[in-house]
Formats: sequence, structure tokens, C-alpha cells
Amino acid sequence: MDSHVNITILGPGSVGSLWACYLQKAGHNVSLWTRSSMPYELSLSLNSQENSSHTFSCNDKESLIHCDLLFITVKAWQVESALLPLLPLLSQETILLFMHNGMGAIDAIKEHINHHPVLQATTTHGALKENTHTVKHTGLGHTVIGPFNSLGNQCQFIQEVLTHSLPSTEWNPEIKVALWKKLAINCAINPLTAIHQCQNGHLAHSDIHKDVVRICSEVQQVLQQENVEWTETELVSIVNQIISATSENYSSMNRDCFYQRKTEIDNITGYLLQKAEQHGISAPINQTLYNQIKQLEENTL
Ligand code: KPL
Repeated sequence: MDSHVNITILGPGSVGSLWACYLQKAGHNVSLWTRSSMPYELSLSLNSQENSSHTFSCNDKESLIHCDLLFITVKAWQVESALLPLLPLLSQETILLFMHNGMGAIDAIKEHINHHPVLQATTTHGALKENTHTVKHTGLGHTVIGPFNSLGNQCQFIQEVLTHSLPSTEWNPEIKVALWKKLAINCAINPLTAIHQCQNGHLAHSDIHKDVVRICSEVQQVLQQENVEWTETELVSIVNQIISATSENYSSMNRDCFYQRKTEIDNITGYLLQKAEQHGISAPINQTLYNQIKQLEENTL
């Protein structure tokens, strides 16, 4: 493989579009795969800068067939329906890289993809798709990437591809630990901000902050069983830092509920509850929040 990688981005929402622009800027051959599957060209500008317009071919089968890296940025609950129909078109060598909130989606399709090198990633870069043609980089962040299977273990060079395009990216052979930590933070912030329809900063108020602490206490017991070394005090303190750093933001689940879209609850709190049950840990506050979000979805979808 030469230094220019053929990349197809599956699911160019805000995060996918952000990476598409930065990867193309760095000289890689980037194409997009969208829901429509009809071939067309899309121009995207990064941060509304005129000199930063990028043109991509969308749903071009040849590009997909020849891609070295399929970068999957659809939401966790869309992974199966978006990816499985494309698998027969891919070469066995195509690397699959998943980046989404929550856990469990890749385990569910493991037997279909295990002959590919598979990588997982989590990022804290902020991205906002302002309209079909504009993506805004709303906050500098950090990306962690690591192997899902043993073939993925041989693909550490993808960390360099990512970090040269959109710094900084770190390779973590224990990617599951990084994903669990992100999931723990999402459990503490996302459902509460969706139910109370508030900005993240509102969770710092004492009446609601006691719920944040109760969530963290249950989550930490599961983390411990999953060998993630965070004490309850550490978890609460990280969550407090994120609440304060993103106090004006609306969480992704808040926005999903606000716009009456399906949420990621099954892969966030739902995944935590599955693991809690397996470990014999009771998690009543997380169960209540899960039920409330499911109820909200049922009333609106
Ligand atoms: O990841 C997030 C999300 O909104 O999904 C947090 C960290 C909670 C920031 O809002």
C-alpha cells in the first residue's frame, strides 16, 4: 500500500464528513457511501472556508471495491443494516474502521466481518453538519484507535494516516478500555440531558447532580468487573470536568430526542445494563433512565 490510501466513508454525517475533508486534504483518495446508493458528486466545505471546498464521489462501486479502508461512521444502531449489504463487494484485505458512540454493534456482526482486519476508534473532535454542503469543526479533540481482532492488530499504520490528517490520534491495543470510558461518560450525561431537555452544564446543579453521582456509582461497579480501572471518585471527577467543559452544549441524545430521532440508548445505557446483568450487579437508576428514553422514543417515532 502506498502512502495515499483509498478510503470510503460509510455514513458521512457530521463526524464522517469532518474526517472526509481532513483525509482528502492530506492527499488520500476519499469517496463517500450514503444511504441513497445512487452515484453522484458532493462538494463539502470545511468551516465555510471558500478555499476549503472538497469534492467527493458518492456511492461509486469501483471506489468501494478498491478501497483499502472502509471508515464506518454511521450510528451504532445503523451499523448492521448499512454495512452487511456492502460486504460482498469488499476485498478481504479491506480494513474496517468503526467510529461511533456506544458499544455492542460490532459484536453483533462479528461472524460476518472477522475475515477483515477490524479496528475501532473513539474521538472527542466536535463536528457539526451545518447543511448538506458545510461541515464545521466545532472543537479540537483527540482520537484513540485500536484492534478489534487479530488481523486489526497488524494495521497500526492507520493511526499515522489519521494523525497526519487530523491530529492527534493514539494507538491503544486496549481499545475496549477507551470505549468503556467513553460509554461511562455517555451513561452519566446523555440520558439525563435528553430527559430534562437541558444543556450539559445543567447537570452541575445540586438537585440533578445527585443523579449523576448515582449513575456513576452503578456504572463504576460494571467497569470494575470489565477490568477498567476507574474508581467512582475518578469517574465522577471526569464527568464533572466534561460537564463543565461542554456546559453550553446539548448532548447527542438530547438532540436526537429534540428532533424526534431514534437515540443511541440501546448501545449506551442498554449495553451497560446487559453487562450489569451478566455480572449480577443491580443498576436501578440506569434501568429507569433506559425505560424513560425508550418511552420517549415510542411516543415520538
Ligand atoms: O459524547 C457526548 C455526546 O453528546 O454524545 C458528550 C461527551 C456527552 C458531550 O456532550
